[in-house]
Amino acid sequence: MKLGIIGLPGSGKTTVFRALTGGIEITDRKGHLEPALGVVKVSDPRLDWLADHYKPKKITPVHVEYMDIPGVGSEGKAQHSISDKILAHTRTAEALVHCIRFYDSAMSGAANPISDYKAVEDEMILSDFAIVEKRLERVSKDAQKGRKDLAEELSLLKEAYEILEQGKPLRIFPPAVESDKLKGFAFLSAKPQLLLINSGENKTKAEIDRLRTELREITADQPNITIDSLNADAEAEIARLSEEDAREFLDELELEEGAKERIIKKSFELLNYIVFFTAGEPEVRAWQLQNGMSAVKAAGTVHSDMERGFIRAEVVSYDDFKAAGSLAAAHKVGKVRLEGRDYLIKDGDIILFRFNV
Ligand SMILES: Nc1nc2c(ncn2[C@@H]2O[C@H](COP(=O)(O)OP(=O)(O)OP(=O)(O)O)[C@@H](O)[C@H]2O)c(=O)[nH]1
Ligand SMILES: [Mg+2]
Repeated sequence: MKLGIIGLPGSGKTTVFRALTGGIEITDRKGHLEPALGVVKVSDPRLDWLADHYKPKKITPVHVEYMDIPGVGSEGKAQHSISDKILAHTRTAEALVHCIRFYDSAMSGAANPISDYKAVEDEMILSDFAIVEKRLERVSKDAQKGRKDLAEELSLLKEAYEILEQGKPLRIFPPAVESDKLKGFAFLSAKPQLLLINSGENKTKAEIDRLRTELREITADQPNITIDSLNADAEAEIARLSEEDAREFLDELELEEGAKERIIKKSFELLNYIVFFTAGEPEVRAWQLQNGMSAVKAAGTVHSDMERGFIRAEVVSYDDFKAAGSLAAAHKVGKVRLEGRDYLIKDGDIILFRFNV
């Protein structure tokens, strides 16, 4: 899972990046056009339990990759404009974490979260618009010359053009990510987004809730938007502490868990990902999968041979496995099921793929 952290200059992106990646110190990257990358292991108590049970040679969790995308317009321009090079990186993200500054800062002045949010949103819509406009021009010309095969793309591009022209994001237009004709453009305004209110330390819960409500109202017609808030400064500090000290700090802030864990969970929900496991003595491993995928597709994420030569899947849910105490015991009580290629994988399934190539 690859997530890009975006936002206006000084909105706290790098601070959020540190909070999410465990406090990796990165040097001042102002003026750099390459995003910093941080890879985070997704902690999962189920994986820990399975590892404890099998004592495998290798334990492999799911990984999340974060990109700290450099400041938008960080060359001191008053105009917020994202350079094409930065946008090219942003396009590779599966979803965006959009940092919204809700703390006053000496550099950027009083917090202006709604207009900041809209400025970044407009920038992405504009950038997608430029792509659609260019492509539309080209495809129209070719279609006029009699290329019938372009009819579908042409009609989709026209629809996308109209939406963007009205200043709306392509998130409201499912073909933008579903159609083979469009998804290759990796439209920014179509990406699922986690709006992350960076509240700083002085905002009350009521103030944060009010902003959340306002953002929810603005985005009410859009699918794939989640809203959350954090105090990035404090969370970046927490991410550097030992587990014990972090717990103490979190209790003080009346938080159940750190942003690192919470944001990963929210991102999984936002992208509709689930986790299944493969387990044995050589390796216990967690795999991420789009919810609604079949057993044969899941086999393909493990190995293409498994998809090609798929025979069946032996499936036991983590809860049943744990309750039974072992795979053999789960077999005895009839909790290990034989499933065919169309079985839909569920979160927490432990799977043994039988295949023959
Ligand atoms: N008060 C307060 N300040 C914060 C918080 N988060 C970040 N800052 C400060 O805001 C300034 C900018 O933070 P960064 O994380 O560097 O922001 P950025 O979005 O990465 O900035 P660019 O990369 O230049 O676009 C720094 O001085 C941070 O210390 C916060 O939660 N509260
Ligand atoms: Mg930064």
